[in-house]
Amino acid sequence: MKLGKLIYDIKLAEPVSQQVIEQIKRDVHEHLLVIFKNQGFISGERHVEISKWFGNLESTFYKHPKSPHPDVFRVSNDEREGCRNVGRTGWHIDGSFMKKPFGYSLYYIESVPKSGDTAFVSLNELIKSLTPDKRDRWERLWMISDRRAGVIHPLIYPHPVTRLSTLCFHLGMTEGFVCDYGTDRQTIMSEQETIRILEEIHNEIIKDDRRLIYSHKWEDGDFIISDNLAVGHEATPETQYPVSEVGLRVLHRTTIQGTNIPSKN
Ligand SMILES: O=C(O)CCC(=O)C(=O)O
Ligand SMILES: [Fe+2]
Repeated sequence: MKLGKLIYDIKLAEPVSQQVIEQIKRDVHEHLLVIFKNQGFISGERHVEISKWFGNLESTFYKHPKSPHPDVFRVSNDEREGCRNVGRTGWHIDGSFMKKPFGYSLYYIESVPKSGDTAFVSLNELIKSLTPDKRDRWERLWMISDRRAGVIHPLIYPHPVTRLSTLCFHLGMTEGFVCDYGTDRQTIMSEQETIRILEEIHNEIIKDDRRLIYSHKWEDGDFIISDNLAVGHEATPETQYPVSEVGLRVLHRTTIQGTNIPSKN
């Protein structure tokens, strides 16, 4: 499973040269996740500064009172510390409900629990692992988001930067699917069929004993930059375990405005 590049020799809390920033950007698209180790404390302010390397921030979430910055989404297993149950409704990319889904998500673990991984999957690897028949069916599908009525995205489309096939999806926030959208064969899938497709996507992600999945076990000082359009992710069940069992989990996340409307070509 080729997913993630580990970096030990950059201190994000300190100034980073433009040349290194450009290399990080290339790495994010090549490896989908760039995992910076041993970063010590990264303030909300600095998290936002790093995020701006990738574009404008766009925040669509509930602002928790403990959030260190209006653009930092603070998630936790303790509702007094951050928002609970985030990323637990199913595998997804962030911002699938936006006309232009977020280009990047940046994560910093502020408090590390004993268990509570974030699981990631390369969407291009997932697509390549499909049987030709299944891929053909998925290629014809478009997802209708359950928010901001009217947002319809192709399920499979070329990534705007790498042009590799990727998925626009959210297994917990999909109203339905349309087959052959925009053609004279266009059909809206029934509710039953929608449920079946969502299950099929889930089963493809976790198949073969989760061989496509990289589960990130957070360690103190981890900071991850993800190519949000190229990886699906899910918070594992342990992320919601009580503080008394696994200790306090606090994860900060920022999201970067997308620049492209997913399109078939
Ligand atoms: O808590 C996590 O591990 C990830 C939650 C999530 O999906 C997100 O922050 O976008
Ligand atoms: Fe997410």
